[in-house]
Amino acid sequence: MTKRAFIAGVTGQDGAYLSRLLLEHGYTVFGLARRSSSGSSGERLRWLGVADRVTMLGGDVLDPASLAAALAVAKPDEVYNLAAQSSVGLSWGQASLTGQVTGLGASNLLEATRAVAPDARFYQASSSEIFGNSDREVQDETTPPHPRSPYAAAKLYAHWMTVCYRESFGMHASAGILFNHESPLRGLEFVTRKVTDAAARIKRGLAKELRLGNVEAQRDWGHARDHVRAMWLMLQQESPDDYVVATGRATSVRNMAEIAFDHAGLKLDDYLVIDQAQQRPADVPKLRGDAGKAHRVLGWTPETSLEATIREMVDADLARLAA
Ligand code: NDP
Ligand code: GDR
Repeated sequence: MTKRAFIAGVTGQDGAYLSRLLLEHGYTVFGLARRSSSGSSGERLRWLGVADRVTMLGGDVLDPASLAAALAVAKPDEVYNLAAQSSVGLSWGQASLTGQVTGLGASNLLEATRAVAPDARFYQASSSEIFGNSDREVQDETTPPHPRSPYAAAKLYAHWMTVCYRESFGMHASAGILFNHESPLRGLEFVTRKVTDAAARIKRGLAKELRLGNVEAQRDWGHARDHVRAMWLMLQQESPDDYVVATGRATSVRNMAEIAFDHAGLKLDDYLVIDQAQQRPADVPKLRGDAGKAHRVLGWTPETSLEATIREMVDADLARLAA
């Protein structure tokens, strides 16, 4: 029997890569899509060449009735909640919206799944941001949370609601605590893509500088292609559980930008401007994950290095500009 998957957040970076992976595994894939007056929401699925194989169902995680209706059509074996206001930086300016979409949206989808597709397995996109200002050098599933932004606080609520539905109703609900993962499909508001796009523009003579905030912040950056594989593996397990997904290596924003500029044949220091306006009210200085449990239980290991990821992104941005 062909498995059926339902993805909320299908139009985002991870939604596109996960759709492609599930299609490769023979799934029938349904995606929840908000109405877009610009009509551009399937852009990432088109970039990966899978847009015409994903059935879009209208709805919004803020609207419980639309979730129930979409799930009734999809009849999913697996539900993936990737929908979120996913920008940490933006979340101070839109704290209420972030709480509703990123926090309550997960709760709405859990409840709709319980009501309409109670036997479906559920994946929640949790985030390393819940660890925030951790005093542990490396974070794993046992690390106490200390969220530092409205986004992180909303994700922590969504995370615990997932655990709550698992423990209260016996749902097969798992949470992947994913560290940063990037790709050519990353939104321009995130630092890696901002950097690779700037390197490409400067190379083509379309920009003169790159303005960044805290370049000493360190993140554990992987590739979205690798990290969505971990999501899928979690739902193939007999029992639901929570897993950290990370590469185990932390790199500063500055060093990541050097990789991008070197690849474009440019010297970062000639173009980098430190801009206080890009600083956050509270930043997370360093995150580095221990994915030992995902490795042992799921057999998951990342396959793409940060260097390979950033070079792929610079090449894609150069090609986009050439086109
Ligand atoms: P994106 O920002 O690329 O995608 C977010 C998705 O959520 C989009 O499809 C967006 O739709 C959708 N969405 C936003 N608001 C709503 C809403 N009200 N109703 C329905 N859908 C909505 O994020 P990523 O793909 O990078 O991340 C996927 C998930 O994983 C997110 O939850 C993110 O917070 C989390 N995460 C991401 C990490 C990363 O490094 N990428 C790390 C850890 C967690 P639209 O196109 O209409 O805006
Ligand atoms: P993050 O990603 O907040 O980790 O959230 P982002 O790329 O936005 O920031 C990473 C680090 O870079 C620093 N930084 C800048 N960031 C941005 N966006 N723009 C800048 O100009 C800039 N200069 C320095 C930031 O301060 C930060 O320290 C991402 C999202 O995908 C979340 O949804 C996800 O949960 C986490 O990763 C894990």
